[in-house]
Amino acid sequence: ATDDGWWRSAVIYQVYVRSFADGDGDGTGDLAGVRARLPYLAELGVEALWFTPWYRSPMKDGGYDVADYRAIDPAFGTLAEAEKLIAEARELGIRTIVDIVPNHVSDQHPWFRTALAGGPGRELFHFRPGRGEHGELPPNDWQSEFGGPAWTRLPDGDWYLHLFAPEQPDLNWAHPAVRQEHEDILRFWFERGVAGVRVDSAALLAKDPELPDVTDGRAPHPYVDRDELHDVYRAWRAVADEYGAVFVGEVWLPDTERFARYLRPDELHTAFNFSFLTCPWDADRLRTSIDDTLAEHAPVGAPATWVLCNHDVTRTVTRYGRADTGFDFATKAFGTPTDLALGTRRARAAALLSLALPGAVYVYQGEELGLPEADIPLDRIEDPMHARSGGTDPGRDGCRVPLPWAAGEPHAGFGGDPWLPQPDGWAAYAADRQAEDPGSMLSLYRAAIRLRPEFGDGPLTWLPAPDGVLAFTRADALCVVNLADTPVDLPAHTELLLHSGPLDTAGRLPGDTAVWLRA
Ligand code: TEU
Repeated sequence: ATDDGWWRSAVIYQVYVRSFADGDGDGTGDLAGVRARLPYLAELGVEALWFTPWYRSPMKDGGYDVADYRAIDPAFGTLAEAEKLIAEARELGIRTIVDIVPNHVSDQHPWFRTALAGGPGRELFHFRPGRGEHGELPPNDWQSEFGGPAWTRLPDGDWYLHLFAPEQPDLNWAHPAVRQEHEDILRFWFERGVAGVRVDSAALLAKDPELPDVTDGRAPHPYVDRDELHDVYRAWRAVADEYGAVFVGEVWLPDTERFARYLRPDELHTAFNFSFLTCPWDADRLRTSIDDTLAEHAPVGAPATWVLCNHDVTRTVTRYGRADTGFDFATKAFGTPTDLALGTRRARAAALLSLALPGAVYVYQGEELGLPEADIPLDRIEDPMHARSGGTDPGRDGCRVPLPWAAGEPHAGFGGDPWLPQPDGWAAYAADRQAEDPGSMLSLYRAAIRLRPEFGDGPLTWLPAPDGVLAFTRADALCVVNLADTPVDLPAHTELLLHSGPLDTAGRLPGDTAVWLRA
């Protein structure tokens, strides 16, 4: 089947189901809430929805601990509702992308329960005896992404590997049953009309069977970006091509040559470009990130995939409102002064920048509302990263607060009492209030997504520009972003299409402002 290439330039909206909209009033987002908001998503103009895991899960890591890929978690709804949602969205021209988490399953997955009970299946995971006189030390020095050792010891003395939380035992990707099961999972969802799959932790699946210490310094790395991964993605691509379905990989690899290997024509179609997301608000750094990204994608013929935020990183408005916009899980808003007005100006300009670039763009829910990172009271934090960091890392809940839909309703119209507390002032960001405000972030995103086709499908050409200014043209449209502090003159143009903030009295472009022009 063919895929008509929609994914090469689509605007795709990330739905974190638990926090999107609550249709049954229990305080947790659900599929009923999403179905009720499809008109809102159609009006925003997005072409596809990426749902973070909606499968049955103990929710120890926001659903990234999957217990059954063939069932919707009861808190979200039923498989029948998911199939209706996929069909209703498609009626509106909106495709569905689901999330797959191949590196691990939940510790409540039947495979792990059986393995723990001494049944068959330990070979589907990484079980090892410990080191030390009594096996009391972990089998190697690997550390969990969330902090602490990547091993947990069982009563029977064996240890099992988990690169994330102990509730997420890593699968053994050398085992044929692991490979077969995931191809079956892909087919299960492709047969239900899903147009794409987002691949979680895509560079981490394969491990050196000897499980050597990282500090051995052995090359290649014992579990990051190993060559045998590409056999898996080539097999997955063959399955997807039967359905005209596509992949977007979560590939955290700073090495651009290694990153591009995932995007070869017989592997993943696209992968998130985190260099753009983690780039500081600086014209030279952003231009280099954009040029490097386009250069790394060109040889494999893959489109770039621009993203400013997701459910794992501090909200854009907050990141850009601080001196440091570095990304890492420990970089959070807490204790760092944030100028939300500055951050909002920059996030508005960044929205126009990302939506004018060649490739696809992902918009994380709430970014179109200009939501800031929220401070979550310590006793309400759910993200395992907080606990596993011994409380030093506040975790990622701050970018996962339930959305505000209606300013005048309880819980800002989200539904029941939200599973994460909405901060004071959250209702001011409500979608209904912003829909009526031509100057709102929502109005800006709606206008930009509507006007985005003016830039065509071709490559960009940089234009000469003063220090601190990015200016490029595609087709006969121009995008100019002034990241400096002083206003600059606009290039010659025939029409002003859109601007992220007011021009100055002389018609010049102020600092931290972007503009779209027709040449
Ligand atoms: O995140 C992946 C992840 O955390 C690592 O790839 C990390 O980003 C990288 O090593 C750089 O530090 C995904 C999901 O997005 C996240 O929500 C889950 O918690 C995680 O996988 C485990 O499934």
